[in-house]
Amino acid sequence: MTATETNMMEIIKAFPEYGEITGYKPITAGHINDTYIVEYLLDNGEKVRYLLQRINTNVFKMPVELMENVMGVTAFLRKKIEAAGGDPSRETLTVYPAKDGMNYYMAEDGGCWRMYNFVEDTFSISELTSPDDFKSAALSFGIFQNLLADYPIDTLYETIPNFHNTPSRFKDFVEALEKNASGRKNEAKPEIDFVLSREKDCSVITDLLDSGMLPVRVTHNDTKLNNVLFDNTTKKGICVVDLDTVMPGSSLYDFGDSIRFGANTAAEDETDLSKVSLSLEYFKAYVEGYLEAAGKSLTENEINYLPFSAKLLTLECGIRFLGDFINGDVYFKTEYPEHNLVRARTQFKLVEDIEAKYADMMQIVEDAKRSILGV
Ligand code: GN1
Ligand code: MG
Repeated sequence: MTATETNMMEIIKAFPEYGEITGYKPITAGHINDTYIVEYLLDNGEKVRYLLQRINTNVFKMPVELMENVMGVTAFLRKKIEAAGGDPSRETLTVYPAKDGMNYYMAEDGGCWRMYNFVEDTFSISELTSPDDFKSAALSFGIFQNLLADYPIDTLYETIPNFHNTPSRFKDFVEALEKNASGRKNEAKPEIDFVLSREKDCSVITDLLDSGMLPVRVTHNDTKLNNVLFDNTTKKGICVVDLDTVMPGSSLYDFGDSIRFGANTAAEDETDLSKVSLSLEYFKAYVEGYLEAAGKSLTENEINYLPFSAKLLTLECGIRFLGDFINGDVYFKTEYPEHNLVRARTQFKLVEDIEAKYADMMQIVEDAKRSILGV
C-alpha cells in the first residue's frame, strides 16, 4: 500500500494535535522515505507546520534502532548548539513524539511514522548555481562532523550494515547479476563491464580503515546537497537533515558523496551524458569549505584521499543504482522503468571524468592544504 492510500488522518492524529489540522501535502524529494508537511492552525490564529515522514522499512529494517540513533544524535547536537549560543530549533532537527510518548508511530498497515519540526524560512538546493553555496554546504557538513566528533560512537546502531562498504556493495552487485531477477542484465552490458573492471578500486578505503590508517568517525553517510537547509535571509547553510544513516564510518564517505552529487554539472538522472562532468570549480569550493570547517581535525590520509573518495563514492552509488535496475527496482523510488539505469550511467560518466581530472583534483587539495591549513 502506498502512503497516499493509507489513512493519513489516522496517522496525523496519532501525534499531538497542535491546533486544528488545516492540511497536509507530500514533498517529493528523496529516493527512500515518504515525506509530508502537516499544517495546524493554533488558537492564536498562527499557522505552524511539522514534517511527517514514513520511514521506508524495506530499506531501514531496524526503525526502532534508527530512531534511537536519531534521538541520541539530535539531543547531543542540541546541547552543543545551545552551548555555542546557537538556535537548536533551527540548527538541528527535533523529534516530536506521538501521543503515546513513543518517538515513532507504527500504523496498522505496519508503516513506521515519525514527526519532526519543519524549519521555516529555509530553502534547499538540488542544483547549484554558485560555488559559494557549495562552500556553504561544505561548512555545514564539516561543522556537523566536528560537533559529533566526541559522540559516543559505540552507542550508535549500524542500522544498515556495510552501508558504504564498497567491496560488500560490489559483492551484492555480482549476486544481483547472477540472479538477474528482472531479466534486464543484457540491457546494461557496457555498464556492467564498467563496474567489473573497477573491482580493485572498491576496497581502497575499507582496507585503510581495517588497517587503522583511517580513523572511524561518526558520519552522516548521505551528504547530498539537498540535505542541507539554507537560511532564507543569510543564504548560509544552517541545518543538516536526513539523519537516518548517521553511523560509524569514514569522513571520506561524507566528502565523496557530497562531491558525487553537488559537483556534477548535471542532475543525477540526466539522460544527456554530454552534460555530465565534474566541475573543478565546485570541487575546489567544497574542498576549501570542508578544510576550513573540519581540516584541523582530519588526518593526513583523510586529506590525501579526498579526490579518491569522490571517485569511489560515485562508483559505489552507480553500482547500487545498476544493481537495483538488475534486481527489478526494489530499493530506490523510480519514475520510469529505465530510471535506475539512467542514474547509473550518469554516475559512471562522472567516474570517468573524475579519472580524467584526477591530477587537477590532487593539485586543488594540495593548494587548499597550504592556503587553509598552512601545511
Ligand atoms: C538515497 O534518501 P536519499 O534520496 O537522500 C540513498 C543514498 C544515495 C542516494 C542517491 C538510505 O538517499 O544512499 O546516495 O539515494 N539513501 C539510502 O541519490 O539508501
Ligand atoms: Mg537519505
